[in-house]
Amino acid sequence: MRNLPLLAILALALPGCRSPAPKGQTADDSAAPQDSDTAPDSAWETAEPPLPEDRDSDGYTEDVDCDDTDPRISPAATEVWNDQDDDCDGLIDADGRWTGTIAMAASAIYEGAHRDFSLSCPFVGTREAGTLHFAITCTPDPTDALAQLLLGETLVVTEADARVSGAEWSDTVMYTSSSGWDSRGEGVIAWSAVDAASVNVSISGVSLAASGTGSITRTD
Ligand SMILES: [Ca+2]
Ligand SMILES: [Ca+2]
Ligand SMILES: [Ca+2]
Repeated sequence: MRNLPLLAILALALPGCRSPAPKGQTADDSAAPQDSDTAPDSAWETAEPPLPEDRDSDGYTEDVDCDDTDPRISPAATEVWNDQDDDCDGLIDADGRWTGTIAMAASAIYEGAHRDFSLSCPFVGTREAGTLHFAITCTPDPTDALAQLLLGETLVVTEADARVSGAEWSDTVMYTSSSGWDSRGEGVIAWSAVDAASVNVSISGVSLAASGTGSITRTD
């Protein structure tokens, strides 16, 4: 019974701890729609948010249609070469990740004899927003000591200039061998479509010449 006065004080004091009601609201009302207060919900409290519209009537509403004014553009559209992101994946035209295989042929003069090597080299690259990065990575036969000596454990071809525009990239490429040498060559990547291209690279030197050709496709 000695605690009763304190409980009574708390019971009287708690309602007094509430914050003042915001201007324009009663003390038992809140801004949350369909709130749990005892007051009847007003119209703005029960209103549903507006549903997204499909203004170009292509079957995709504006929340997923990256151009809801053009029925040719939607997540179901096919990407075509037009400087626009037709399929709403955030990538324009041939932008994306590219893979393929390049058949490389190399020839060298070693101890007065002509030597030939053929290599199958995977291509991995990306094209996005005006830049092109790629690596053609060749791994010469590990059981061929001369190939390992002349070409290295790995021979990698990369772009020297990443700028790309339009349906053809033609520029200098870098050949880098793990055996310690590097060289500059020429490279051409020509797109026949937004998802298909051909690749040609070459170097021509006194002691070593190499060229590669292959096709690549867009994987995303
Ligand atoms: Ca639409
Ligand atoms: Ca796209
Ligand atoms: Ca396009």
